[in-house]
Amino acid sequence: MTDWTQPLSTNRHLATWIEEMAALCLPDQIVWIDGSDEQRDALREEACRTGEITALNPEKHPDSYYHRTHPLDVARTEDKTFICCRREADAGATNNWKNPEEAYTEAANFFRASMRGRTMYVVPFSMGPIGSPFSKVGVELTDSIYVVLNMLIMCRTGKQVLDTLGSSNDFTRCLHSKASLDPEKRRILHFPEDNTIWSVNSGYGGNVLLGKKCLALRIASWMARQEGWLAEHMLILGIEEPNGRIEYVAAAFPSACGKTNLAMLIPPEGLKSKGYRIWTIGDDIAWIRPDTDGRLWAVNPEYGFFGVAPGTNSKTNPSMMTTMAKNTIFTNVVLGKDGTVWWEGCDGDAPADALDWLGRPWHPGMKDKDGKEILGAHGNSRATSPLRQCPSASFRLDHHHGVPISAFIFGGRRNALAPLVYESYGWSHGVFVGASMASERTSAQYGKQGEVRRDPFAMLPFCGYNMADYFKHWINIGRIAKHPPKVFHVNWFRRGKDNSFLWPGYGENLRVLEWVLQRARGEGEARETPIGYVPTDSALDMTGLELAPDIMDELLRVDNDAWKEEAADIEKFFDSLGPHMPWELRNELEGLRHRLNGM
Ligand code: SAT
Ligand code: MN
Repeated sequence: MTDWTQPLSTNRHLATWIEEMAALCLPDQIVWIDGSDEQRDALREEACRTGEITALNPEKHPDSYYHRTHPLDVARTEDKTFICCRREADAGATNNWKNPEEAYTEAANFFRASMRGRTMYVVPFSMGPIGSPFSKVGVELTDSIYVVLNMLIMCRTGKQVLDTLGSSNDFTRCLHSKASLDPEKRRILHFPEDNTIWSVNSGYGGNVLLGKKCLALRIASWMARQEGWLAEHMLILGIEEPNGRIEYVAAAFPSACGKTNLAMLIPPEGLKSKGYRIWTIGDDIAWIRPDTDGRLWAVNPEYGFFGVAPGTNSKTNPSMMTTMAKNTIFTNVVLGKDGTVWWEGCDGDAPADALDWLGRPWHPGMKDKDGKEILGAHGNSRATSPLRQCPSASFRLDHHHGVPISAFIFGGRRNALAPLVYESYGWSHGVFVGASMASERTSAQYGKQGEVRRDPFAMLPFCGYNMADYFKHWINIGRIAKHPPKVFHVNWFRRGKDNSFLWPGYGENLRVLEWVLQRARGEGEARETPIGYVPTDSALDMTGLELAPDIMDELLRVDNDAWKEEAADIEKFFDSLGPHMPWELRNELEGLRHRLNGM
């Protein structure tokens, strides 16, 4: 067997850093991850032996595994997440901030000797295609095989990454230890000025797969501002039209708006028969650069999906079901004694003999002592799967230059306010639309129903610097790029008087995307409203979908009085973001008010 304790690189920056971190964490041994199947299989075996993961039924779930996290470690912990830069103002009003020296000192106490009796794995990874000018190299040191196995799916990993790095010092230093999993001592620390991430006392997803939200959004957004590009919480998808042309859109939505479903949209019969087809590039993160052609080009820095399980089934997302059919790690779902997995809203019945996400014997319909139903899978249970397994995975996934973006789409969950779709009046108005993005709580969420939560660009927990400076950076990108994409807003969730959804959603959303692409090319019928261009009554291709005319009217209606209230709320939100708010967005707000009063 290969000796994986032998260093895979002679990079002295890397060696020095690993030595220092090992001196702090005191692992028993250091193992380098080379990205080979042989090593992955050995790690899977070892983790099965220790009980860290469980092998699933090889017929029903080939090469797939099950894992439970600690019951108090089941989601990202935003209150333990910090931007640690020298000046507090650079972190801005929406981030938790710590002084870097204090943050290092405190966390070093939690890391000290935390890997005694454990192995430190060295995981070299590339966010973006290896060697692409879009890409960034990171190295994660971790004491968790579960993290290693997830990283092997989520990013391009291994020896090839180190070869590309060569002797360069240009890599993100990511240190992770489960330590004791003590929630009080949990810290997710970002040091953008040192290109460093420290995560301790967690074993869950976004807290520990440091390439994802930590590097690809928080650290990358900081870098992107300095280097003139964008790191965004966006899906990327290609729409192939009947004439064979493929155009790409990037879209940002707050959570629970169906981002993953949209990224894998299945065309409805009426449009499919015309020849429409969807190509998935990514469901979560986009790195976007202006190019010499004046357009913005994008890559997905990731190589896998870390998708929410509950609600996923062959109706809501058949492509995701196919993607998860093999080589998948399931976290915190229901585990059957027969080695199958299950979650609320999945296809078929729960396995007869099952354990819930906490490992307790469980069957559907079980109630707690207060008569409340006990769910088998945690609400944030996940499946980690390779992107290439998605039936709609794009053939340009590994293209070093990415894809050109024709339109940005922002969305939200608004019961009444926002129409099905509208187009902004220009770049800075588009930035305004992104900056004022919001969702209303559904009854399923904790808190007051209908309460509006602002989530600008869906980046509230992920922007690694001052949100107001981030808005200004977006404004500036429109000046750098000669032909920036047009910017749109969609709302799949508008409700009628009886509180039911007016729009069928899912695959039918392609009808809206088609109008978006037409408008991006300067075609498509639209009328001017105070908030932007809205499709005319007959502008959407409705082949194969019956919708009563009054429903379409309601979907596209703009209620001036409601929007005046919205403008007041946006102003309050902008005020809360501090003194750096760009004047361009204040102007846009005034423009909106002016149009609401005048049109
Ligand atoms: O845990 S992750 O951050 O990877 C997923 C999410 O919470 O959006
Ligand atoms: Mn996300």
